Amino acid sequence: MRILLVGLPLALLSLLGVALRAGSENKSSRDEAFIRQEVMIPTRDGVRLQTAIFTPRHAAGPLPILLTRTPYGVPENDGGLTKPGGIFEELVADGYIFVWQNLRGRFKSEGEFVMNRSPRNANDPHGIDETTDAWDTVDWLVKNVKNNNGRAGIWGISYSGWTTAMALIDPHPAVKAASEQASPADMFLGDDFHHNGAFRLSYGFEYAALLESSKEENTHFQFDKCDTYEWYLSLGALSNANAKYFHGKLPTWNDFVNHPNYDDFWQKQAFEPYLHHTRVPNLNVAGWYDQEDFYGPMRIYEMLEKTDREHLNYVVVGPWNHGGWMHNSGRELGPIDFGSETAKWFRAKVQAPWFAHWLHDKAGFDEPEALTFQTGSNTWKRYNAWPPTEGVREQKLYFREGHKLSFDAPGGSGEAADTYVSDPADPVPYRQRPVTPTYPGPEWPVWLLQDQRFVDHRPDVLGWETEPLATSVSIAGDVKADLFTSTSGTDSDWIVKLIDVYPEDYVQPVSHAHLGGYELIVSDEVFRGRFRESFEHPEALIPNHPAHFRIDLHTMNHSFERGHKIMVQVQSTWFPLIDRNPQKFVPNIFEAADSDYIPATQKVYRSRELPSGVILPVENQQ
Ligand code: PG9
Repeated sequence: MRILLVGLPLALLSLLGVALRAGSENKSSRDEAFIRQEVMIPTRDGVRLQTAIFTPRHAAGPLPILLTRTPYGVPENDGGLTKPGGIFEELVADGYIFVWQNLRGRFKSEGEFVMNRSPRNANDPHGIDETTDAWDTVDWLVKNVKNNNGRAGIWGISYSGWTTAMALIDPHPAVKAASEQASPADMFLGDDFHHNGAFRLSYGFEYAALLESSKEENTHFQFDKCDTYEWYLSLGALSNANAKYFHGKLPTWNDFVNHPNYDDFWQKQAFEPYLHHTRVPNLNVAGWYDQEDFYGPMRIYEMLEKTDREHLNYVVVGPWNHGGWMHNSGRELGPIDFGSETAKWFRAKVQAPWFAHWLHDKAGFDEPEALTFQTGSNTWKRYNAWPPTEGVREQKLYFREGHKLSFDAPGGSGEAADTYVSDPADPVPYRQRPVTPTYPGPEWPVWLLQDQRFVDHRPDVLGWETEPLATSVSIAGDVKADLFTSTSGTDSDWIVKLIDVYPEDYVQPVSHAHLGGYELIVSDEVFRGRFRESFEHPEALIPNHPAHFRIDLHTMNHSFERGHKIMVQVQSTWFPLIDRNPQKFVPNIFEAADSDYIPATQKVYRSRELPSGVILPVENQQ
């Protein structure tokens, strides 16, 4: 296996917000503000988990514990806690005992690592999972860590967000606050590994290698080409991944191959069967430009909201990429300037007051049910419900002749359509080539903000756009695509991007960057045609027969400003983000032969009977 062992990828390093160093000095931090202790915490089946505890040296009284459970390694040094102006500044000022723990089978933690280990069988009295490991850890911490006040908070981003949500299934009584941040909720329907059943090739491949090539390290797969677009294309059929590189040794890759449909494996791993109620106050945090897990936190919020009679479940969404609220200032992302330091503001005005309220009983908590940053107008908005239930109406924007997009429905006959040939031998890149590896970045974390002009000339990318808007159109809530399409093949992917097109003379107000004509993605998604009727039982499409697809383009809060245009692009490949659909129905795409990949003629209908378009939650004008 051509794999190089290196340290943590930069993106994940910054997600953790910690400075990890080689070796394991067990000593206090540089400026002696914290005492670092490393312990092996025993769990109920005897497996011990490597845990780093940072206790403030000069605390006035007992303090609450803030626990993060991670697969990526615990901080060896001061964890970034003492960095002046750093991301923990407000929390450190309020006073906490910070704890990081490695999951089973990662680094020095004993036991076996299982990717997103499914919850244990409820009838097995000896069963373990991330819920029991969190419970046992909190129990040990409140009983053994000196100077704690008997209250614990649990929080984390992404994988650590997932372990946070797992802890909420059966929280230890000492857990009094949580913040689930960018956790996956369902790896088949919407998060890191698949979206609507379409396999996230580059992420799935590189992440399986990252976590499962070695117990002690995070491993970057060593590509022998700078452009991974070219590398994945030359890999050919997915069966070559095991044949040439993984040799059946990565459990997660084998799971992808063995579970191509939404079977018991994925259903048992998703939160849907387990996470229906929280008795612990939980702040869900998500970023509009999260390149990994946006579906997850919104779905978790939605699941918990159904039974949230005590008002303990909240949501915050900002203009951030994956974990971006715990990076720098949050003023800019890619070339886009949001006009204020959104991440810094969140850390100081939302996150720190959240934990201070529940764990320190501190005054000054003023959190609405849903706090969202409206991109475009660059303003924070407060809502009583998410998606909003008042002041919003659904409006459909229709695809029309001449690549126009209009709120007026088409009048033409059933045959009216735009067409293209989708060729798996020449897939549409999802970001500008060369497509550098996912980790360590820095391109991957900002790809969603790329100017889509880089593909709009391709004959296999269709686009429709409005005239420049006479007044702004702001959307708040769930965006959907309503596609009527046909393919000459028997399987097909449909990718839809809702785009904000900037005026030609646009100059950003503060940064003065010239973004004339910029095409910024607002919402996007892929749907794998074989799953039209059922994610469990895929079926071939009927060639050249119009089929209806209702695609969830996720929830959004954005203002298309006056003078901007609204655009929609449709395409059938998005490579190597999504593996190529062979376009010929095969039982398992992971076992398709190279000869199964065939070009197909695609039609997107735009007639009175087959009115394709996007459905927007348009806010009433104030
Ligand atoms: N997106 C990453 C992940 C979370 C959970 C499972 C697999 C991957 C992460 O950033 O941690």
